[in-house]
Amino acid sequence: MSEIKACIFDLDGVIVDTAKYHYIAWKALANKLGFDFTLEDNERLKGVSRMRSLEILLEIGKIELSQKEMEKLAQKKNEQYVKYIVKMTADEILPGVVDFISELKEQNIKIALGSASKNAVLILEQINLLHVFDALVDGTKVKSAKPNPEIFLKGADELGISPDNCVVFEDAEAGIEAAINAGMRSIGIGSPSNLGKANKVMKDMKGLDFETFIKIFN
Ligand code: B16
Ligand code: MG
Repeated sequence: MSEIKACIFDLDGVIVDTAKYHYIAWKALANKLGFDFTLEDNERLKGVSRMRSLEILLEIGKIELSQKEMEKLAQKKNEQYVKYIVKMTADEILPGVVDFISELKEQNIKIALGSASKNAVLILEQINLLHVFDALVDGTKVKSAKPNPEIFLKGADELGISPDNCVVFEDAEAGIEAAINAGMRSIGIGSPSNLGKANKVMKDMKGLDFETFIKIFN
């Protein structure tokens, strides 16, 4: 197996749980449009781009709108969402993330972000983690959404590291597929029910040390 030289982290669901704020903002929009939006519906939006999320939401509400109207609504939803994320602090970083990233740094492993979010930099600033990344690829830098491998390939390219030397951390099924499509290994954060294609699935990064991490791939 090729040596591991870099880790690429998704943001929402891996480093922080911003899905809860997306949910509040999408639900408010759905209610305004006259239908309900459940937590189960919200699962369908994880890892999906903002515009695609709106399309799914409108499908649920059986509402058809013009592109212009959709752009307006997506902007409104984002304004609402940003009101929550500007209040985020480092306390919201998910278990084990800070310790594991410190170990990676000690071992000279490069670190990149591979997130669909256009708010990624703002979130990383809020939780005081922006400085740990050697490369940042977010929704402002890519054309194709996961499972297209573009986001992770760009991350590897910005780091100057070959895809087969990279490991992706992802909470969304489409993200694991994107890693596979990029020729990278992956760790699923969440449940094996939808992340079964990853090399390993764990609930979170709590207690994950470098030695255990490397052994996964031996
Ligand atoms: P924004 P990730 C994704 O983040 C979220 O999981 C997804 O629910 C959201 O729609 C997407 O970012 C776009 O976010 O509206 O902030 O651009 O999991 O790829 O880190
Ligand atoms: Mg995610």
